This record gives sequence, structure tokens and C-alpha cells, in this order.
Amino acid sequence: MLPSKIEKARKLVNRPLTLSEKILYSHLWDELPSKPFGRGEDYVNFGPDRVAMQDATAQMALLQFMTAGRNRTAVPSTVHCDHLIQASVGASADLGIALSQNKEVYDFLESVSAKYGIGFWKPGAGIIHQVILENYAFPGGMMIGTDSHTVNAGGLGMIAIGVGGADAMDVMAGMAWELKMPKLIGVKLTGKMNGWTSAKDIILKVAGILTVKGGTGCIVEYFGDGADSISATGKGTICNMGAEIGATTSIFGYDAKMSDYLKATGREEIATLANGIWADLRADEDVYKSPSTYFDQVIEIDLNTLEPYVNGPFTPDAAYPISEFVKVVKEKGYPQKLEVGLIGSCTNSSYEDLTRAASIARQATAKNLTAKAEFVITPGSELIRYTTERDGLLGDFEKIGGVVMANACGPCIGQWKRHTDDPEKSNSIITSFNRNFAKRNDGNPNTHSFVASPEIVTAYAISGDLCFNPLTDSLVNEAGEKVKLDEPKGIELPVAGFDVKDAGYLAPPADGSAINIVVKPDSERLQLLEPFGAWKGADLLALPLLIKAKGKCTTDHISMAGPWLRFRGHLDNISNNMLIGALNFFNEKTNLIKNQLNGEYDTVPATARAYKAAGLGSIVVGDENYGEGSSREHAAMEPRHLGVRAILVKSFARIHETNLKKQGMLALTFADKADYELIKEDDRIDIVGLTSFAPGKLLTIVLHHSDGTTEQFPVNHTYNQMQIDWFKAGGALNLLRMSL
Ligand code: MIC
Ligand code: SF4
Repeated sequence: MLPSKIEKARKLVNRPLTLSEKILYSHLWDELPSKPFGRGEDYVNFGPDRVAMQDATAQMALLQFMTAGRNRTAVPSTVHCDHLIQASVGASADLGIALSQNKEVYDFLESVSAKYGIGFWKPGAGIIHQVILENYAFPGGMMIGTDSHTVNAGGLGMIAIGVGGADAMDVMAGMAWELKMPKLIGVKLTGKMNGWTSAKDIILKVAGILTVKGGTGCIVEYFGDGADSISATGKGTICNMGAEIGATTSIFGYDAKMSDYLKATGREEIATLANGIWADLRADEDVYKSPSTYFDQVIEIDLNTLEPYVNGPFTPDAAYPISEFVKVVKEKGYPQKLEVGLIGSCTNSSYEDLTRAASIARQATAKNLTAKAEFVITPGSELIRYTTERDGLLGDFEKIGGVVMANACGPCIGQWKRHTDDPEKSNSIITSFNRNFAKRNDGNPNTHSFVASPEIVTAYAISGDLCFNPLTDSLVNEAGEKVKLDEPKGIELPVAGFDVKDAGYLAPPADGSAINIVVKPDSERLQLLEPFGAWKGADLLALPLLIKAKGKCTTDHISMAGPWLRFRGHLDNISNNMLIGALNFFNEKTNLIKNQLNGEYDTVPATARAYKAAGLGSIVVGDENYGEGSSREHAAMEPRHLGVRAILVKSFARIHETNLKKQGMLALTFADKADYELIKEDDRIDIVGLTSFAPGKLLTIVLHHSDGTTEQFPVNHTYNQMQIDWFKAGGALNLLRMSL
């Protein structure tokens, strides 16, 4: 089936194909078109093979799905309980607390899953992307997931894309999933990594080259002899962090490493099938020979000379080769003492990662060293935890003072009870995770969070010092002797095989129709959704400016995670975190904006509620790459719920822009970015041209300044006709309900 589809696509496009194109064209929802799709131009309908959701986004996705009127999901789907477990003292105590604190939400997710035929991975089973890689990802497939790091599955040659819950709902409801045909970036890897360098360093370097928005609208396809030398899980790490450069997804061609991993994780038949169509699961040879003919941009990295990297703080694209890092720490005055090193997460939890890190920990013990910083380990899945415990790796970490937390996101998403006496203290931590936005890990705006590979993090945790370079420097041990750490040694796949007692999976019953879903009306954690109102058919006039956000405004700024994760199923309650992390352009403060109705300064959510109560819509203005980061659609639903009508920015991150459209919001960009400067604190703003809202046609913004003057300028949008219909209906879900 796949080979014949690829053959037809090759005829249509009339040239050799990249791997990304092969998978995209073989997952078209409709028949092949009469001419090839324009990359970066045409919207395309796809039919993904699966859907995955994690607990913090699944609640909203499933609340929406419940209104779609289906008995079962149209494609295989799974829910993973990983984001709601707080890391505090250690795995078993923390899991016990999470089970009781989140009982209502877990029960809801479990019963909805059972009712609609969705596989349910219980709390403690592991982090969504690790579990997907171990169980469901397959070469040549296509999946979507309600989490930006769904892209992790590219490590097994799959096109896997992060989306908002409304997109997941469409696919589960048996509809097509729409995406603008991505552009393609080729990354050619030559040579072989050695010493301290690992797969993580490739993506840390790529992040430095492309920056947090360089991958927007693109699929990053890796190839070259260097690619084939990287383990499947190492490939997963690279694809995972492709989310940090805004890439739609990243992918590697099928190779022996993927085949080995499939076999080691009990999927020999898939490996055999894939081996049979090997050439179809890679780009055509000519693409590898002259990549610049086929990719929109090509980057080349020589793995022989690649150094370990340390990226941060506050943004994942501040990339420094380790040989320069010490200088940077000193010059920029980052806190030199390292307080905590954290390894694991969905990005770096493989057997190879943990063996490499454990080899450093073992040396430390042998050389009479213990970790000077706190050292925290979050395994990615129960399969990994069980196997690494059996093989003594977790013991190696514990011997130097490491604490093993539950198989869950934990500190990566701010679910971390950090043991500190001063929550505002300036300090440094280093993780093997992927994101390091301000406040993300522990809520402290002054925590300088750096990202590196697990083995580098382990070495830093042992030294407790950011100005230590493990490749060149020595440490002084308990006996006062100078000792040096040797380079890490890893084992790709467990020699004795993977093992697990209870993986934590609950299959849905064959018939779940009798299951009754209860949502208590007074629940503070779950709330059934009320449809949003439709567009009234006229231009939007005199909208007060809610906030003009300055600089980085990620989804962590728009809808913070950590303590707020508990309200992910309750739209009204979670709306109380709306934009509380965004910096107000006019006073450079967070969560303090002017209420135009009374001239007083108040929080963003309170001001938005005041406008809403007065029957006024409002407008949010933002900077570049607005909505960068996560897939959480709460960042779009909260403004919708609190009466914001439009988000006007210099540029958007892909998932967030789509989420806004789905919820019936206007996502607009300045035609001339300099017009951002024209917006004043007291402005009332008109959005003109909506009665003839059409694809490709500019809208107009009119500013009414408080001194009585007005200014106007054009704004762009990327709405196609269907998305305009969503806007008119007040949201995609309203349109779906109408069609039922
Ligand atoms: C993240 O890493 O930011 C998250 C938490 O996994 C999010 C999803 C969410 O906000 O629930 C993501 O990356 O999409
Ligand atoms: Fe969880 Fe962190 Fe991975 Fe997001 S990036 S899925 S929060 S471990």
C-alpha cells in the first residue's frame, strides 16, 4: 500500500522524493491532487494513523470530543497520565499523593477512555512520548498528539506532530486533519560522535543555528552517514527538541538502529515489514546526493568535531559549546554555584542515556566523590525504570545522592516541590530536559535553567559548579585528591533485554457504551464546555487594548503550568492564569495592566473579566513568535472565554496560531512590524473588513488614541475559507455541532 502510494506521488511531483514527502503524500485524506502541493502555501487534509493525549491536555480534548456525538474514536488513540504528578521526595510517596489529589481527573480520563475505546496509561506508567516510542511509533506512519513533543516519534521514522485538543478531536471524530504543507530543512550529519558528545548536543547546536523560530512551518529531515550511526532513542532526543526551534516535526530515515530498537521493544514483525520496504522508508538516493535541490535549506554538521553543548538560561537556543561556557557564565554573571542537576524526562530517558550518565556516577563513587548539587532522576517510563533498576543503574545514581522520582514529567513542567528557603533566590540548575523558559521548572523567575545531555548534567551535579568543564577540569575528592572524570560509556540496548512487571496499561473494553461519565457541577477541576458565541456579522469596534506584551511570550507566559495544571479541565478556573507571565510593554511589569474603564491597574485576568462584564471585547498585542512552546489550547481558550476577540502580533508559533483559529479567535499579524510601536496603552481598537473576510485579503486596524487622534494600518492573516467559517461560527466545534 505504502509503496504504491509513494510511486504515484513520485509521478505527480515528477522528481525524487524526500522521506517527509513520501509520508505526507501517502497520508492524504483525499485522492492525489492534479498538481503537487506548494510547500509553505497550500493547506492539505491528512489522515493520521493515531492520536495520543497526555492528562493535562486530554481533559480539554476529551471534553470537546464528548460533544462530537461518536461512540468510539475513529483511529487508535491513547491517554497518558504523566503531567499531574508532583515530584517532591521520591517516586512511591509522590505517586501516592498524586493518585489521591488528582483522583477526580484520573477517574474522568479513565472512564472517558473506556467509553470511547481509548487506551489508558495509568499514572506512573510513564511520559507520553517515551511510552509512544516504546509501543506505538512506527516507520512511515503519521500521528498527532496533544503535546508539542509528540515529534519525539520522528526517532522511529514517523511523522508525528503536536496539536491542540480541538485538532485531536477532529481526527478522533473521523474527520480530516489540516496542515499547511510544510517546507523542508535538511540536516546532513557526517562522521561519528565521540567522547562526551551525544545526540542531545546535535539538537542543542541546531537550536543555536536555527533559533526558537527558525523551524516554523518546516519539517527537519536528518540524513547522512552520521545519522545512521545514532541510536533510535538518540534520534528521538533530536526530534523531540525540534519543538524548541518551532519545527512542525523532525524525522530520520529508517535504518538498522531503528530495526534494532523495534526488536528490543517486542516489535519484531514491524521491523520485518519495514525491512521489506526499506527504500520507501528513506528519501530517494538522489535527495541524499544533492540535498540542496530538494530541501528549502540545508545544514551540515560534522559529528567528529561536535562538542557537548550547554544551552540557556531562559531560552533553549542560547547555545554554547562547553569549551566556551565557563567564559559565558563569568561574563554574564550567571550564578556559578549549581544547586540542582536533573536528568530524565521525555527527551532523555533512554537506556543509552541512563547508562552513559550512570557510568559517570559510578566513576564518582570509585573516585570518592559525591554529588555536590542535588541530583534528581525522572525515568521516562516504567519499562525503563524497571530495567534500569534491575541493571543497577538507579542504584549508581542513588550512591552519589541521586533521588529517583516517579515516571512522569515532574520538574520539567513545574511539578516540583523544590526544597528551598527562598523562592525568589537567584540560582542555577541544569537539566537534560528541553525547555528552560523563566519560571518553568520551579516557578522562580530567578532560576537560571540550563539544558545539556544527561551525562553532562550528571558531571555538573557532581561538581556543583557551573564553571567546571568535565572534559578538561579535575575535581577534589573527599580525601583531598585531584581526580578527573573519564568520558562516559553507554550501552544502547539492555543486554538482558527490557523487562517490566506492570507497564501500567489499561485496554478499553470492547463495548463501553454503557459507561456513564460524571462531571460534578461544583467541581473545581472539571467543567463541561459551553459553546462560545458566534460572530455577530459586523466589524469589531472600539475594543480596549487588554495588554501589549513585550518580548518573549510563550504558552508558559500565557497559561502557566506548574500549580495551574490542576485546572486544565476547568476553563473558568484556569482562565485566572491568563497572560499573568506576559510583560506589560508600558510598565515592564507582569500581571499589572491598566483597566481603561476606571484607569486603575489590576491583574490581566481581572481586567479582562471587567471588560467582559461590561459587554466589551478586547484585544491582545504581542511580539515575535507569540505562543511559542507548548500545544496547550488553554492558551487560546482562556482569552476566548474572557472576551478577547483578536491576538495581533509580529509573528506566531504554528500550534498556537491554529489553536486560536479553532477556538474562533482572530489571529492577526502586523503587515509592517513597525506598527507594533503605534499601539498605546489607552487605545480603543477597531478591526475592519470582517464582513468581506477572505483568504489572502488584508484586514485593517484602526487605533483610536485617547488624545482623539486615530491611526490605521493593514494586518495579515493566514485564514483559509474553512477557518473563516470557524471564526464566523464562533469556533470549529460549533461548526461541527451544526453539521451533526
Ligand atoms: C510542555 O512541555 O510544555 C508540555 C507541558 O508538555 C506541553 C503540553 C501542555 O501544556 O500540557 C507541550 O509541550 O505541549
Ligand atoms: Fe513532560 Fe517535559 Fe516532556 Fe513536556 S517536555 S511531555 S512536560 S517531560
